[in-house]
Amino acid sequence: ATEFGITEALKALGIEEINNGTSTGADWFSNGEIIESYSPVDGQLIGKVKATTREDYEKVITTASAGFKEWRTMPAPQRGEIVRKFNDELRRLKEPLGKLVSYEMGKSYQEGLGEVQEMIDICDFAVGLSRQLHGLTMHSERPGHRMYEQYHPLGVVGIISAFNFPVAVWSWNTALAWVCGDACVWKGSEKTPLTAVACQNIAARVFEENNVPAGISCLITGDYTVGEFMTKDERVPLISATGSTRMGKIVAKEVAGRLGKTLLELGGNNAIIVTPDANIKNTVIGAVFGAVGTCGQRCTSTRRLIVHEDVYDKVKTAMVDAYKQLRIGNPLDQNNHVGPLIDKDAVKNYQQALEKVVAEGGNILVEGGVLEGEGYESGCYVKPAIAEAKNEFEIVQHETFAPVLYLLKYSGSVENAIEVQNGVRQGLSSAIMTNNLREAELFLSTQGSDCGIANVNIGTSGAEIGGAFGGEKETGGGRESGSDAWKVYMRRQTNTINYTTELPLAQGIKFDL
Ligand code: UN1
Repeated sequence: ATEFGITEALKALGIEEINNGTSTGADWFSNGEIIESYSPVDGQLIGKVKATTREDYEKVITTASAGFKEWRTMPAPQRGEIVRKFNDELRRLKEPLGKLVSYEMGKSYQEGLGEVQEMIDICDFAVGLSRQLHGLTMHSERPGHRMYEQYHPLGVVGIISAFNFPVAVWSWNTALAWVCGDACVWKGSEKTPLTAVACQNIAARVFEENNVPAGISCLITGDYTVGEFMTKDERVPLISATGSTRMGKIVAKEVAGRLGKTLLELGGNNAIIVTPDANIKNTVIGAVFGAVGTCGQRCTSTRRLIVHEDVYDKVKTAMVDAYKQLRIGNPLDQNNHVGPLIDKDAVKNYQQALEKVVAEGGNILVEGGVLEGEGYESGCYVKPAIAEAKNEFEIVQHETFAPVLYLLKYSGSVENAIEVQNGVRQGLSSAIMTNNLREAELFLSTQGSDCGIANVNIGTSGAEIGGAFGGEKETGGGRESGSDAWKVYMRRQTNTINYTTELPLAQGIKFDL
């Protein structure tokens, strides 16, 4: 770790031996049990964080609720200016933060930097948005009346994020929620608590320097029980949760029970359709990065390749050859393509998936396995694997958060491939590789992909922040990041104003007194 400058990175980010979740502008800290953060890169202890107790949470939520009342009165462009200053700090600290993301989570340093770049991009987007939180105007049916709609700040937004994008997903939510006038309470993943502390430290410094009210950025730490403080709490009108479908169903039920709002970003089972006239070279680049990038731990990772029989053998050989080039090892070493899985539980899930696909009749094309020996001491490094399988296999229907790619064959027209692509419970990302205009347009049409993201001639992962991000079916239906995703962080109000001396009723109703 020393040779990669981790010690300097931790220092630059204000990470201490024991860290506390806290609220910006408040002088108290979390007091619960100690959570230790070990790096999957080398198995070393990086630091410790104190978990949030119920009493700590009460302080967080009262501070955030009080802060919100002040923050909502600040003009949105001024809130945008605060986000701009926060973004200046992200730009300055991009390298140490990217390094910590890489070291604590295990993704390659390039991807760690890419994740911080997503934070920078969404902040830029939010700053522009702070002058564009537009509603519509309508024509009233009554004379001398005016109608319009406004978007008002919503309140305290609860954010639950996962280990795989430990910092970007927080910023997709906070950057928008802040310009919208909300206070944010964030429960990061207990598997990556230090990256969360690093982000909170940056927000705390910028907010304090700019006299932002206390509690506009809060960090709570712990397992699902800490998340439950928020999901059960009526003082939190919106819960934005990213993670497994299993978690999402629990959160959805809990929040719906109090008629709160949810924004859910859950599992994917993303496929690339490879048609007869696909560019094979580009297909291989997109598919390999999609399947092994972030060690297969993106919700947008490519899980299935649906290949036409005419090009099946060609694609198969090209993929197997490409996998032979992959270098697996320390993600901070820029020569490596694939880092470790997040922990040993993830390794177990990966092994079980490979056993299961064989048991169900699949054929392993690229052998998996756990790596041992020098450089692999953490026990979290695995070999990306490819198996020939069938879409109806139970394991293929299931999202395994690991670098396991299933090769599926289709014949006949592209409709058959679309049916396979849509034939899973998840609906996040999808792609088609084709130079055929008819096939591409059909894939994007009403009869095409049923996913929230559908791409042509690029892979399934690596979405840009400018579009709305999210998916259908068991992916949860939420949209965050770009386009008009900001609307979920605000409440809409319809206003009708009568500027006459009469009081005519709508729908022409006569009501004479
Ligand atoms: C996630 O895995 O939760 O589209 C988010 C992508 C990234 C975000 C993934 N921009 O792959």
